[in-house]
Amino acid sequence: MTAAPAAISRPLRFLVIGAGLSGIMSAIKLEAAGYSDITIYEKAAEPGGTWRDNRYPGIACDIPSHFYSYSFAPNPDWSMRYAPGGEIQRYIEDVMRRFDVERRIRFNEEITRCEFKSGRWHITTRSGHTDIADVIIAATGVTHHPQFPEIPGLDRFAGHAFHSAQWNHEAPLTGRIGVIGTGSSSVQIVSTLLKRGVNVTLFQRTAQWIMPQENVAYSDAEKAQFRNDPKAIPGLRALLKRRFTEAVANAFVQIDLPQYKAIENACIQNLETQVSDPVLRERLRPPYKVACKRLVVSPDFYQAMQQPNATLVTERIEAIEAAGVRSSDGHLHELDVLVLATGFKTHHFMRPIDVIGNNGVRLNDAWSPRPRAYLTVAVPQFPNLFMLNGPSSPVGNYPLIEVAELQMDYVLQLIDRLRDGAGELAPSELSTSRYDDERITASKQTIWATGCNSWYIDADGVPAAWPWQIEKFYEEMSKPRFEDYEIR
Ligand code: NA7
Repeated sequence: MTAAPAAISRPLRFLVIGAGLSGIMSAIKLEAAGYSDITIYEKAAEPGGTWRDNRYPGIACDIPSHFYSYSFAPNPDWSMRYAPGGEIQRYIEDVMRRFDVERRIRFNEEITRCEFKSGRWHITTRSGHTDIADVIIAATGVTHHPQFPEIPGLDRFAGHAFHSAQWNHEAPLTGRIGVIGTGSSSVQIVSTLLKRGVNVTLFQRTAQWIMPQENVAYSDAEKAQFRNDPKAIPGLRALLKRRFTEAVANAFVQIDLPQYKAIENACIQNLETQVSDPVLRERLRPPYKVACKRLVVSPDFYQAMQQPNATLVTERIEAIEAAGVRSSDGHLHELDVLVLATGFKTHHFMRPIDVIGNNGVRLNDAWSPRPRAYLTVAVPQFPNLFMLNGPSSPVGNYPLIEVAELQMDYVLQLIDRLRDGAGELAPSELSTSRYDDERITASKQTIWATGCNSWYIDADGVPAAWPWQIEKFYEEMSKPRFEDYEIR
């Protein structure tokens, strides 16, 4: 970080919620901006957020690692184009130590309540600890709260049953493994276990389009170049950013672009050419447009599903019994281990923390029936509280680490106003409503609104991801429109 510390005129105390990728980054950027009174509250014993929690077999990031890194902490040692999850977790821990963030983190301390009183935030943790801060940065993650399926009998299963984000490493993977769900987590788990020769039964409620994507290891010579040539990583990041923007992120919000057609064709061709049995091919064919659900990336899922140790069940799950899963055709699929790769409650954001803003307004009420934020970062009536990867962030196959950095750079400009003497800063109701109305209108033109269910869809049935071209997000985040805020 090279930003020169600003001259501080009003001392501000910061409280960051969560020591994942975004929370750690926010503390680093706050310090680079000249602030030093920063505490990160982390409910778990370790940092890393989603990368700490998700340790299932085959976990990897589906965004190239040189783009899925902090802009200020390039890593020449990424082993693969798409690094495994464990390597990302080590990277986060390494950055935390290198930038001396660890001393700021209170681990095992879960914030349960935040109340804005007399111009400051008063927080309480589950252990009863209390603290006061001027500004809260909520870096609470997106894929964080596991979504458990409501299937009768789940508690009666006699073997090991667990969510993909809570992998039970004691569970032996030698017997019959069932996996419920067909999202990115499931596809990585299933492909990995099948390749290891494990017997896997995949319970598919809805098929997924699969984007074929090879993962290649970086050679020692490439890593040496990344280390020694100061232009190598910035050059690659610029290339990846351009490619992601043009070929992926923008294609999903403007589906008449040829780039969307290219993705669509690649997925259809993958299914047509890689699955030889026509019956299996039709069972694996999704009944919706490519990328309506978040695009799943895999080099080998179809090949794995054609191995003799793979079983695909497309009948509805009727119930779970002690011995396994009963499908609607009456068949009992006997299992030793049951993995619930059933996704996350992605619309929770800061909740279940009880957040109380001005005039006693509770965030849970302000966000009923669905979360709403001005430009993804702030909520009317909740002054001096800023979110990273908050509602309507660009989560459609764009790196959340980059999104969070852009948001933090924007938030730092808002914080400048507080430093310079303002007591409270929150977006106006009017600007938030206008933003959200425009966002909803634009959302209806995106690929995510073309007729499928996904974790993007909110309680009103509207996709909740940034619906415009990604350049507009960069532009909006570059400079706040202060006239949209109430500042006093
Ligand atoms: P996802 O992508 O939300 O996938 C969850 C899967 O679980 C999906 O296939 C669901 O089927 C399925 N599901 C959920 N509940 C049930 C029940 N009750 N019965 C059967 N199947 C069910 O979660 P992931 O963890 O794979 O990925 C989340 C994100 O993390 C991913 O997009 C990356 O950004 C990282 P459905 O499609 O709803 O029919």
